[in-house]
Formats: sequence, C-alpha cells, structure tokens
Amino acid sequence: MENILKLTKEDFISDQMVKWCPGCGDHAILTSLEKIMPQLGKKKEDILIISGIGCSSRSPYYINTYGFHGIHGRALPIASGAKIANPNLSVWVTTGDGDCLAIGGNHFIHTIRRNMDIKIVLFNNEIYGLTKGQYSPTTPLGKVTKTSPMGTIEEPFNPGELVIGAGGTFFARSMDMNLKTQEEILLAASQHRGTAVTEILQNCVIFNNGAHAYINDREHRADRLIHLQHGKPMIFGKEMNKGIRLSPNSYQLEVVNIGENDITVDDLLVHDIHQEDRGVHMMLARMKAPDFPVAVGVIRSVIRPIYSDLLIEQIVRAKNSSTITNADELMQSGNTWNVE
Ligand SMILES: Cc1ncc(C[n+]2csc(CCOP(=O)(O)OP(=O)(O)O)c2C)c(N)n1
Ligand code: SF4
Repeated sequence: MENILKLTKEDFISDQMVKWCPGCGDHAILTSLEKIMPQLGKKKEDILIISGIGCSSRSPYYINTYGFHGIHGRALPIASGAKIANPNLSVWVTTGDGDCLAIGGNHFIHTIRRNMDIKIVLFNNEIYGLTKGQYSPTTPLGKVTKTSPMGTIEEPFNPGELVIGAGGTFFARSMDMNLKTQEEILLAASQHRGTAVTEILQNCVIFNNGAHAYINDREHRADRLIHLQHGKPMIFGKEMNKGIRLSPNSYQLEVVNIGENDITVDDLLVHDIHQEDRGVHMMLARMKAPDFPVAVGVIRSVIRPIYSDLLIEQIVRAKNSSTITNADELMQSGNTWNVE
C-alpha cells in the first residue's frame, strides 16, 4: 500500500497541459493546492476535486487526484452526493464567481446551510473569464464590461457576507499571489469539518486585469489589507500603527491610529475565529476600501454537526427501529393494492 506520509507536491502535479493564460492568478492557486494536498494525510484516491464550468473549473485536470469536471454551476450537488456516498473522501470544489454565485448560487447557500463537509475554493476574479468578460455577481457596481457597456446597475454580492448569512461555519479569504497566507488558509479549511469556503481574490489578466490592484499593489497593500489571525489584536499598516476596534458610540467597526487619543493595542479587537455569534465576523467579512482594509485570513471557523454524520445516524436509527429487514418486505408493507 502507498505510504501516504511520503507524498509530495510533485505527486499531485498532473500530466495535463495547463491551458490558463500566462500571468493568470489561477496558476498561483494551483500551486497552493498542489502544495497542501500531501498534508491532508489522505491517499490520492481518497481526494476528489469537483468543478463546474469556467477557467477556474479546469483545475481538476491539473491536480493528480480523482476529479470530475461537471456542468456549469452544478459542482456542489455532485460533491454533496460524493461525500454522502463515501464520507471518508476529502471533497474539494474549485469554482468561479460566476459558476458559484450566479447559476450555482442556490446550491451554494444550501450546501452551506446543510454544513456539507466540502471544501469550496472560490476563485473570485469579478468577471466571467472563460466566456470572455461578461459581468458576474461580484463585479463592482458601475463597472463597464462586455455585457454592461454603460456600467453595471447591480449591487454585487460579497461572498463572505453570503456565507456567514447562510449560517456558514468557515469562511476565509486570500489574495492569489500571497502563497504563504493562501496555503495556511487552505490547510485550515482542509481541517475544518463542515463547509469551508475560501474566497481567493484572483486576477484575470485578460478580461479584468487589476481588479484587486487597489488593495494589493505593492506600495499600498500594508494599509489596505489586514491579515487576521486568531487570538491576535487586529493591527495593520506600513508602520503597524493602525488597528480595528468596536466604536464605543456606534458598536460598528472603526479604524483607529494607535498612539492617538490615548488609544493603545489593548483597545483593539482580538480576533476570535470561533465566536458563535455572527455579528463581528459579518462586519469583518464586509470591510472594504477605501474606509477599511480588506480582511484576509480565516475570518470564521465554528463547529456545527455535519450533514453526512447526521444522515448516517438517522439511517442507523431508522434501521434499528424498523421491523423490515429487506427490500421484499418493504415492497409488501404499508398500503398495497392490486390494479385490475
Ligand atoms: C448552463 C450554462 N450556461 C452558461 C454557460 C456558459 N459559461 C461557461 S463558463 C461561464 C462563466 C464562467 O465564469 P466564472 O465562473 O466566474 O469562472 P472563470 O472563467 O472566471 O474562472 C459561463 C457563463 C454554460 N457553460 N452552461
Ligand atoms: S481568461 Fe482570465 S481567468 Fe481565464 S485563464 Fe485567462 S486570465 Fe485566467
């Protein structure tokens, strides 16, 4: 038998030619996934990667595990079925903002509500890449695209808000090129029992180049991103002199400068990923430029029973409380009638 402890990143590199555009953020996400796969402690045949349709959804070809390239927006029902049929599998879904939040939006919220034990990696380039630049549910309001020549007139979804609002047990966010944070987050997602959603802000160099540049350019990112870490005060900024606290007046988050108005590190919020109440996590997921830094890292990780455990328990209970022992007895039980 294969010694699972000896697997390395190279074991997960497939022989398929990667067809993403040079410079696409998907390459960095793929590298992160290949790197964390050996750390799942699973045999390759116990890892399943499922996708819908889109550039991002090509990932199952590029990772050497079992995989399934499904139809547009339908990765999550396929993944749910696989997990129920074989709860031992580590089931991953790679999906885009169009695939997951437009056509697949309904499956997304219900997968989260049920707390299916599935790891969802949401590549968010705020555009439809594969179909050449139509706007998606995360495209910012007013943005000119191929299908919004005068600017969109729709308020976009914030995926974090959607996840937490649907009762999500795990939400994390990262930037495609920040491999260290990304790997840390994907590993945390892999260890979470329940629906773990990781949103990765991904650059589509061809149809939405620079969509995340405002928060991620080298010069400004220290002031426009905050890396949240469990148990640590929420500090950020080039000089590490800014922080997030709950305003004593409005009970909303606010950015403060450490050292001004007698504010010290002790006044800042300390990040607690396990806080049951959704309030602060929701506010953290919603933070956006220019008033707030965008939060990366694990924002929420709480424990709730998972669907497949509850289902198995229920099947055992049903079997134990029934006098029916086989399919023939079942067919002959209850209301039966003859058609004459
Ligand atoms: C039922 C159906 N509707 C529409 C399409 C066309 N289609 C394929 S991929 C896609 C959007 C992909 O965008 P996204 O999920 O954001 O992924 P990206 O390509 O940006 O990674 C669309 C609309 C399809 N394949 N099937
Ligand atoms: S079209 Fe965009 S998302 Fe698709 S491979 Fe090219 S750069 Fe990446």
